[in-house]
Amino acid sequence: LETERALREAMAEDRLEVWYQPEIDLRDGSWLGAEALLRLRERDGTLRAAQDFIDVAESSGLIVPIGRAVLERACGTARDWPARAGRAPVLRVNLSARQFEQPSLVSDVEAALRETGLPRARLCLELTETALLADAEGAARILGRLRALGVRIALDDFGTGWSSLGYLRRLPIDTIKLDRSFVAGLPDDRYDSAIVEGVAGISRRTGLEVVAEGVETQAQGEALRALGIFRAQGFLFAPALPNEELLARYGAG
Ligand code: G
Ligand code: G
Ligand code: MN
Ligand code: NA
Repeated sequence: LETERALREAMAEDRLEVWYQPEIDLRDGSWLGAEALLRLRERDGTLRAAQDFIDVAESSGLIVPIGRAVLERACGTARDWPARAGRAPVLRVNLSARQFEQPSLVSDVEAALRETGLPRARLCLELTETALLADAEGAARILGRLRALGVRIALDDFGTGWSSLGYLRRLPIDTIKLDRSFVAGLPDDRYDSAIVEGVAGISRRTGLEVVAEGVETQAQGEALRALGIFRAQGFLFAPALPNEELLARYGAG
């Protein structure tokens, strides 16, 4: 696990990287976009996943400047992703609670879009319930301002909190990221299947977009597709990749 000092050094030495996990259409395997995921390069070349340092980044507050840099870098990268069959790929960027609390958030997002030229509708900001939990009315107001910019909002880790369904009604959300813990038990676990079926029903009846996370097997993908969930990411397709590798795999026809 990284310390605050190690994180500061990585920032100063430009050893933070943004990798991209592709989002795939389960119906035809086509590429729909990607989630930006932070990585830290050790001095010896070892790559660390976000889970090894995101807690320190949050508790130290460093996630605020780091998150700003991730947003700007990812928007600049995604601007050059090729459209496929007339559809421009979506870029999904995680925002932590600490970032969400910043008074400058909306202007930071606006600046990243303006400076990179990424079309606004191609950016989706992912927030967790906990980021929205503290003050639902305040959260709804900020989400409204972000949406007024033209960007989209996803509720991340959906289903892992305890008041998710209530939030759906009160918050301006476009997309649910279905947590991988529910995908894991497909197709055999009755509870996971019932939950995912419920989410698919909500999606069908409300128009909310659903992205299934953590799809690792063909059988999970088929179960999701049978329930009408088409957007997926997970190791079945690819882990997070450097942009060049993402484009090598998905960027050509
Ligand atoms: O990539 P990995 O599985 O290590 O990610 C672990 C956690 O870190 C996930 O919950 C993910 O949402 C979070 N995370 C990854 N990249 C970012 C980022 O750029 N900003 C924020 N706030 N969280 C991130
Ligand atoms: O919380 P969030 O959804 O942002 O976190 C994404 C995390 O999930 C990343 O750290 C990524 O490495 C991890 N991840 C992506 N695909 C899979 C998968 O298929 N299985 C598992 N176990 N983890 C995954
Ligand atoms: Mn996420
Ligand atoms: Na998630």
